[in-house]
Amino acid sequence: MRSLLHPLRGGGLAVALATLVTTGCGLLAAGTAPAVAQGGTLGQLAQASGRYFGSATDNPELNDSAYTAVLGSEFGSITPGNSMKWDTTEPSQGQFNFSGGDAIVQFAQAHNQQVRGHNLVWHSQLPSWVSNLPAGQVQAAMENHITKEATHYKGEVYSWDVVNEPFNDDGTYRTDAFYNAMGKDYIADALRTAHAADPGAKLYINDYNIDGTGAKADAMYQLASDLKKAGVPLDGIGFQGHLAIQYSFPSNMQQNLQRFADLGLDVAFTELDVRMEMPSDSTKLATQADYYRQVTSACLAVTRCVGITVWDFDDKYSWVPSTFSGQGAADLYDENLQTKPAYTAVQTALGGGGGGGGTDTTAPTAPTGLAVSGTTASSVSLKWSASTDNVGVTGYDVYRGSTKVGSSTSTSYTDSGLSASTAYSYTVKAKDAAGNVSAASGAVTATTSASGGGGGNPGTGAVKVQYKNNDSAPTDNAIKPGLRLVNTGTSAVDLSKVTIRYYFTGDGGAATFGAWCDYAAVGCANVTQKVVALSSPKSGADHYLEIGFTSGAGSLAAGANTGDIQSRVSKTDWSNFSESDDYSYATNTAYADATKVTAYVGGTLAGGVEP
Ligand code: 9MR
Repeated sequence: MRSLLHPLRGGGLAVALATLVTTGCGLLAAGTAPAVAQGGTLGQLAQASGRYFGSATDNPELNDSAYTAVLGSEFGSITPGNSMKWDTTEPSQGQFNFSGGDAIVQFAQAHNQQVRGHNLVWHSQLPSWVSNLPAGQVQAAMENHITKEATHYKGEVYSWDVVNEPFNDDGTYRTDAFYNAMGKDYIADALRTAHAADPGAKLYINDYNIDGTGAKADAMYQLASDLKKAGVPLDGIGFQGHLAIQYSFPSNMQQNLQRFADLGLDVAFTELDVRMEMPSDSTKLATQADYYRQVTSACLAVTRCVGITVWDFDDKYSWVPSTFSGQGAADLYDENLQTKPAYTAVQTALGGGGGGGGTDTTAPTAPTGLAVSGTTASSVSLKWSASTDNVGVTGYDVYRGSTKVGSSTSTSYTDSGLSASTAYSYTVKAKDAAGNVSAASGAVTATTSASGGGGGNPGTGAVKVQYKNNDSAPTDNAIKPGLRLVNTGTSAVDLSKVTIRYYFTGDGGAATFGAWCDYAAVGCANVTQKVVALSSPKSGADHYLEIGFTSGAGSLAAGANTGDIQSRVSKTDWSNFSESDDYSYATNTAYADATKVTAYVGGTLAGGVEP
């Protein structure tokens, strides 16, 4: 049972962000006077754009009530600075101690915060027994450590930094105990092991000096793209963001984040701070504020940048002075917990501050590059380039002529239910959390293909869907079907032409949904998910989850099946479903033919019975 379900658990995928309502921040402790500015906390402002704003913390600091008053109110996410690391959690082989990490999780839960788990595999703060193991025993020790720790925190951490700092600054692999024993394959093995222990956690690789383009960022990009291609369960890249004003600001930060996002990954700043040579002065603090502003803006400009964590928020508890002699003042608050210009810069970049109540009146830029990515006899698929916004783009509305036909939180959309051999004209507009809407993109025209057996038409394949129920709780806030597509015909089926529909009822609460791929044998990166409302609701069905495949999923040979596709649907207000009367619902926990889950090839019903 998950004890901390957070709206951002699903990361940047398919969530109608503008409708999220949870606060992400807790109450102030009575009798304290923390420096919380008007116009929304950083956590609340970030949440308005569907992101989190978090801080590192450490166990000794939890005894400082002035500090915890700010930690608990200002931030929507926390990361333990030390207490989930290997030297603390498994100081000698097989002896586990999770008390420090548990205390951090408890604080987070009491303050309605999510937790970034940090970290499972790292060359540093690694007890000597690991480095002293014979090479042949390192893999088993690593897998055991990951399994024990990720299982202990299952459902309690939003994400894990599974592998921390795998690269040297020149982009070569760091030759630590893990690399020496297993080569770079230790990274895929660590991710797979973590996924098996906690399939709900977002799994990250985290590193420093990859914030802008350069050799080290290129090495990380190559690794991330290889892992995604191989179907390894990698969800995100953490950019630590340990910056210093005496060095120039990292180059091409936004583009660098975007290229990782384009691989189908979440990105996040995980340890942001901006140090300076001491003593500080107003000029240095202004430069520092500008660095923080630029990082915040870069994140907001990238749809899949899911959040920012500062590596502690106040100069009192910064790691910097003890590591970089003569440097410091790296954080948003000073040693007396008073906000610095950097705080105001972040607050303003997030769209708040100035007592102005966070009023954002700037519309996103119009989407560009609208293009037709595919047509069938009954559907048109569109894609476009992302818009930018001063706060953050929360989604796109798609228009056929002057009629709004749907919305998307990604930069693609499929309009279905169309007539064959017909021309349609489309435009797209971007929107932000404050409700500002961009101008329309340039229009594009698409003509649907001819219907029924005509020439190049893909035609109806011979497929069926098998289903199993992955959710023993039919009245909780998630629907979790396991689905697989079987090719019952005699020739291969192009999976990019196939869609599957699982029908359910929303049962009150929010009518907006998030959908996630928790696991797919073909790779979640090759699976698309969206929730579609039925224009005329049927008994047991007012919505369906539509699963599709990208061209990366390839073709399905005659007689083969796609293997497990584990999906999850929740409402954006996290209210409960009542699944038992849903059209596609059944209670079998092993795969069985499911006629109430439908499959389409080229937009034509090919398996199952619609409601
Ligand atoms: O903040 C952490 C500090 O208290 C520890 O002494 C230090 C030891 O290495 O680790 C600090 O956190 C590091 C993080 O885990 C990984 N990226 C660099 C951070 C700063 O050193």
